[in-house]
Amino acid sequence: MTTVQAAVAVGPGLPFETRTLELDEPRPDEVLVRIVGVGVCHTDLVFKEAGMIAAPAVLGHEGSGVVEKVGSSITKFAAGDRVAISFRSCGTCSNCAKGDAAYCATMPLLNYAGMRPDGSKALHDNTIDVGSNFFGQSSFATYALTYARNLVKVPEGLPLELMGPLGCGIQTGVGGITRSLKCEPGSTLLITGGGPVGLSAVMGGKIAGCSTIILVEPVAARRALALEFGATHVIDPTATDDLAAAVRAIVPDGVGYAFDTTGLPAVYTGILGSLAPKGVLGMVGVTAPGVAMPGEVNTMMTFGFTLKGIIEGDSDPETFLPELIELHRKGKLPFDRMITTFPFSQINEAIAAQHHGDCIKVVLLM
Ligand code: FXY
Ligand code: ZN
Repeated sequence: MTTVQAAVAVGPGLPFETRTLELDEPRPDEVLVRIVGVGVCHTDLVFKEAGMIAAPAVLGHEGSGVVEKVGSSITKFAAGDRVAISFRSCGTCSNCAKGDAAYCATMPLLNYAGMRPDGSKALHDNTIDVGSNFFGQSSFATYALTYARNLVKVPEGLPLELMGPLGCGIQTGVGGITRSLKCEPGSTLLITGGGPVGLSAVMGGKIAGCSTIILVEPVAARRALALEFGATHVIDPTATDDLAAAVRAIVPDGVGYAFDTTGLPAVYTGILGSLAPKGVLGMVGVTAPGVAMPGEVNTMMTFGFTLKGIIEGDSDPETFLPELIELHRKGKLPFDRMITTFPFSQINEAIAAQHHGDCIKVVLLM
């Protein structure tokens, strides 16, 4: 067992509680990582607040750190390796075989269940088992058990503690545009929500060569950063009660692509009014269970719209994270400009700051 300090989700509406827990020794297919930094993603908070994982549980799925110990069947990683941790996939189902790891047949079981597939939990608080294995990591903790398929080596010369968000938020935003929607050069793109995923999508739109990139976001500082990242236009949704009219004032025929990070039905309504015929809407904003899309079936047919749910930007972390790291090194993906760091012990204060729009992407440092 490894003794860890963890931020434990104890129930909806309650702050994370810092507790000392015991973490299992790595099984043959597991890799023990000493976490040095972990991003806070909106999905962590939705799972906690909507009770989508049984409490008590340790969330966190944008960890990075140093391999401490490997299980007996691990050959690709060794103690001392610097790693970013992404989502887990099986590697053997038909989608994984095609490189579609984000749509792994066992994605929910491996990432969202809060336990290993055999039902065991790897974290323990005296006699109580604590939910673990969130996204194959549960990295709101000083150590995490991970798997070879969700680890990517981080080259020397990069700040390891800031690399965790590549494994979820950044790849979701960039990949959502370049891999999921596959926006062509010269295409028009509407992005709703200027959090870390939306701002990464702005950078993705620039990388893809979109000619018009419109970001809709209420926080002025985020709109300003979007313009620096490559947005051609920004809209303050609090200044208009008709999003579609505001978009069509910029692109009268409507946009070819939309990318929603909010998951808000009212925003979807505005997006559907903003799309050009044959427009495609990509959806990444996680909601509480049961939230439904608005939209009339006949409208979808009349305009030939495509609605596309997107997980992790259709990423295969093993190949896509190195591409993102290369883009970052070339200055084309300055995602570090979105990051504000906090000590791990201040997780609740950091989340409050992110919620109030005082910072964009929180990374907790161990
Ligand atoms: O934070 C990242 N995105 C996740 C992959 C979305 C999880 C969606 C869960 C739906 C039940
Ligand atoms: Zn995430």
